[in-house]
Amino acid sequence: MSEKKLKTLLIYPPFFASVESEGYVSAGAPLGITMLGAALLEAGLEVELLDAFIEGFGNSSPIDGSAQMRRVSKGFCKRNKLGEPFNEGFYTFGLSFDEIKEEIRRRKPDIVGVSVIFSSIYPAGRHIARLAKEVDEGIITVVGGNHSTAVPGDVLAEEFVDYAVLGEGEKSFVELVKCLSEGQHAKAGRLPGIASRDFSGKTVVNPQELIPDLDALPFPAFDLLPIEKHFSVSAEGRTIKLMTSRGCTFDCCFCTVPGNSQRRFRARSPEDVLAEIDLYVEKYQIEGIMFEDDNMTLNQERARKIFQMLGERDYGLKLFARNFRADLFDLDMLKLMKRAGFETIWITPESGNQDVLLNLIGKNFNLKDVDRSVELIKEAGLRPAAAFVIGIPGETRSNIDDTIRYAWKLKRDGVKEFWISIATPIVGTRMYADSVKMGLVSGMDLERFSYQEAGITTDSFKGEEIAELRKSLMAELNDYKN
Ligand code: B12
Ligand code: SF4
Repeated sequence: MSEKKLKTLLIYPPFFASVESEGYVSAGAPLGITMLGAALLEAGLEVELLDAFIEGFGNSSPIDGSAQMRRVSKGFCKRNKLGEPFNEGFYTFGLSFDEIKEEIRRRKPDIVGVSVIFSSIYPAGRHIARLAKEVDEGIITVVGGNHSTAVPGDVLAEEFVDYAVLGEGEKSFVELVKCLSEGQHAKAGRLPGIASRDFSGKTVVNPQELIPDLDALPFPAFDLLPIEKHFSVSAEGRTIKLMTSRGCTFDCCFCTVPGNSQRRFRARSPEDVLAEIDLYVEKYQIEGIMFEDDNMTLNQERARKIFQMLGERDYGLKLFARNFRADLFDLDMLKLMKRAGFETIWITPESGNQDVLLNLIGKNFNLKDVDRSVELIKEAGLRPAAAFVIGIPGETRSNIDDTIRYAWKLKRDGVKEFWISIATPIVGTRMYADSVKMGLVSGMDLERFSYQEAGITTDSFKGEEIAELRKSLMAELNDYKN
């Protein structure tokens, strides 16, 4: 069998948002393409990465995005500017499409893999696949990430996309590249986690197989990215993203994780996690870690051990995590977290109405757990922060008022920071399926929504009203000056 060594270029698209949105973009080297890069290198395959967001950071642009980028400069990374106008009213942040096309031409890949972890950036991701074919019809195009996991058929409906990958790609994508290198296209189409078109043009979708042992995966290949540029742009300095587990056993209505992880939780051993952290301290002199787990404390004993070992290392790192379930930690764990380097603990009450919490969202805990957790966080000397969601189909206006009242109560109880999300029917979620059944998403262009603006309109509330409410709540609860 003849074998041609194929070169893969993995692209993390530029961010993509509407001008009116708050430009919710973030620096921080992406884990998806760096994990895939490491897996390809380990298999002896040739790979390059292009993070189009960071490579084009600070792009000069037709419109100065400073007003829209308020949150960015505050919380996530230093100021970027709006990039190229695309799809009327939507802008890219990062390399322009012309520059991306030029990079594809210059690097001469055989395969272009595009990472679409947010459905909102799918239009940009899809456009990159098109550009690859424009550069060279022979380039094999692959789209992976949460969007293609949820709707591989939609992705493959584009003639310029050859393969869609479902779920984690470290095994399936490596196998795909190997098959393609060997010219075994039919076998490639039968691989688990791969969707493609058969000889008759029909879409064939093979379910993904979850990787059983996460400790067996190589650490992300951050060296394939301009990592120093990531550090220099990040508001958190030399902070690196890290995942100690994947998946979650719960089933919250707005979350894509249950579908993508088959409601299974798989975790790395504390020793493997610490080995990764030791490496970054030594190699990159990191100052902080952002834990990106879906549900890091689901196995509390394991989490406790990680925090304890990290505290004992005494590296002086600043630790961040996006959220913790209020029912999955106790005072002992919080003290270990404080010692390890956490300052703020984000919890996710989601709603101030118990019925919505249990029966609509499916969060499966009580507001009493939330009240208790705030007290524990304070007792451990940490700073509580809380996230809510408003505008869920099935919620009434009075339910939302309960949430507002409850958020203010938490503020009086000492919660220091708030994040309010608009319930968005993301493909692959229970909420999306319910919204389709209820006829609520028809007329919404899901490829042009911005998570900060689009709201569902129901008999009880209007989408625009929810967006306005979110804006004022964010400002008032967080004491923004403007
Ligand atoms: C980190 C993160 C962010 C960071 C991303 C920064 C960065 N540079 O990476 C920031 C803070 C920007 C962010 C923002 C938001 N996020 Co977020 N985020 C995450 C989180 C927690 C982890 C992503 C991650 O690093 N995973 C670890 C890596 C290893 O996994 P991965 O990227 O999925 O890659 C694997 C596979 O997908 C696949 N793969 C990925 N790319 C490719 C490409 C190819 C070619 C192939 C073959 C395979 C492949 O293989 C990889 C290795 O196994 C996920 C949760 C999750 N579990 O995915 C949510 C998640 C991606 N976020 C989500 C959402 C909704 C948001 C926000 C809208 C939140 C909000 N309300 O504002 C914003 C959107 C920003 C925007 N642009 O519009 C949703 C997206 C769902 C969707 N389909 O749209 C997720 C899935 C969370 C959820 N609970 O549903 N987020
Ligand atoms: S929101 Fe959190 S707890 Fe709920 S399913 Fe998603 S990851 Fe699990």
